[in-house]
Amino acid sequence: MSRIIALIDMDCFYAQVEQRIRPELWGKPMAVSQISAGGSASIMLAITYEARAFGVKRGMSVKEAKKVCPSLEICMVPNLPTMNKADLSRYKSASDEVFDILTKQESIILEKASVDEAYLDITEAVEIACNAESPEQIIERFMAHAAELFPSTFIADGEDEKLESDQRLARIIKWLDEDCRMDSLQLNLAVGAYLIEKIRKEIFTKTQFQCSAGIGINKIIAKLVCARHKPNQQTIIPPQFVAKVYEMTPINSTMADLQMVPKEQILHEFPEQSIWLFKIMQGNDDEPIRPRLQQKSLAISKNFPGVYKLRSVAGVEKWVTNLSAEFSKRLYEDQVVNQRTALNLTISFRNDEGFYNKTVPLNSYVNIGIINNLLSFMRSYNKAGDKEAWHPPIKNISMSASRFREGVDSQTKQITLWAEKAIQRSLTPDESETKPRELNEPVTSKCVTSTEAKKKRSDSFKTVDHIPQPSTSKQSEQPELIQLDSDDEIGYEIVSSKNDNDLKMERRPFYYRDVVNDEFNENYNEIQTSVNDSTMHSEQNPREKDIPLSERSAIMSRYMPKNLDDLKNQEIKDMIEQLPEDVRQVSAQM
Ligand code: TTP
Repeated sequence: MSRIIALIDMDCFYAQVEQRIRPELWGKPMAVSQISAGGSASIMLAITYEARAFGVKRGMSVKEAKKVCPSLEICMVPNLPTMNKADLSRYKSASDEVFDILTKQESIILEKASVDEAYLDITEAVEIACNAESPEQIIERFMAHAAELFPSTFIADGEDEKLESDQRLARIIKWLDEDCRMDSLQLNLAVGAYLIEKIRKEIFTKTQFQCSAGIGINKIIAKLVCARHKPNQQTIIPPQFVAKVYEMTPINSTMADLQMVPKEQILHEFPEQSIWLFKIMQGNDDEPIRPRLQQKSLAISKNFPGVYKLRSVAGVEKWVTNLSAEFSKRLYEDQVVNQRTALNLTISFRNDEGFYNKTVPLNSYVNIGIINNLLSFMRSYNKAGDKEAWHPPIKNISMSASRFREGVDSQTKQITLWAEKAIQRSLTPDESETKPRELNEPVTSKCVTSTEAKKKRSDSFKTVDHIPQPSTSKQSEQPELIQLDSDDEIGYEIVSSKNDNDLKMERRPFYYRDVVNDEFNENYNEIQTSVNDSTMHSEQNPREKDIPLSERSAIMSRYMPKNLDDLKNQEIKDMIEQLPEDVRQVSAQM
């Protein structure tokens, strides 16, 4: 049986998220805008279809948008109070709601394509539905109840965009009666469209969000027609119309251009994607839907626009340190939740002269390694004569990890377990579930270099004693262990509630964190093109967010060593020997 693939794409997603918060905005011309760091400019990110009718477009400034649509309502993407960064958590949890519904669908394979887009291989679900009734029964039923069963379906045949709404239904009935009776593949597409109508309805009922869909025999074709009838509609593309629809769609010109390029050049430029590209150029795509809720890469990025450009060595070092620490923390979290290890690190930065990046093997998640790598790369482009200055000034710093292998090493297992145990001990179950640290709470973060850490080796573990205890009245003033790692050396980070305006990193204890994908908005386009085969748009595994304590323990226990003898690495054993007595006891009980 030929595969039946659907692409579901949420309509003006961020805008719907804001409209749900402020229901008076439903049906109004409105847009979601993001203010740039420093508040100097604000551009449109998500625009409702009512506003699009006035000509409001993504990327327009508030002024431009208001000019074409004076009644435009604008909602701003919130900022993290302690950082000059967008707080995308509300959009990510809205996305999780949608993906929760999708993952619960039976007999489908789900591939998350972005924060608001998913491919569904519904072949098996269609097969099951087809086995329950004869083809004639299905066709009769579909034709008799077409208005109810296919309330928003179009058949892409090249003429569909001109149809009035009463003609739409007549076209479906004709297709069912003629094509679906003759050809089981077309019937399967009809059944697929019926299932997708149901899933979209369920998404709407449970979340209030509308979405659109494309249904075809492969991913490319589903993608090709997904936006053909938007919003809140879906399009089937029967194989006999593929060529015609291709012809009339802008992607065709891309494909036509590609066909002009010698195959050797494609092979050279896109070695990994070349087979796929050759097939697509022939209108042929048999790429399977890969069950995936995880992102293929993990990235962090920070823009420094205008007056915020980094012009001093101290400024660059401070931000590289801050971002590396945050990135390192996210890598560890990813390792624990997804049980995988990234092998490649791409470090990049932009200055007034250009964009520079390089990919290196990611030998360790210890943030000092990341810092050193990035700093030495950046230093080679610093042309300032003065020792303290940086020129050309830095506009962006990014780090991205990719090429994940399954599993984690024993060092990490041991260390994460130790930290997890320590944190668990420090929190009562109730508090751990309900009272993570307030997001707004002022925090400072301090990274200790490996050399300093060496000196403080014995002291470092004593930080465990300072993990806030629920019973301690002064708990918020105590430093708190966030990360501990070993790579022959012990590095640690402490977080206190002391005010320090220079360091504005938001911190939470292990596994408690808000999902912030800064690169998404700040570098959306740039990162999408600069990172190979990335699903940057989607970024966050929904499982990463607010994992309850019980589930975290279950995740940890799946791969933690049963006892210390399981650890082969002598260095780890030595390290544990250095632990203070009470901590060693915790480790020994594991
Ligand atoms: P899209 O799916 O590209 O667009 P959309 O959902 O707003 O509208 P459409 O109905 O045409 O699908 O992006 C999903 C969300 O991602 C979007 O609502 C806002 C956000 N986004 C950015 O923040 N920056 C960007 O550059 C893009 C393209 C999207």
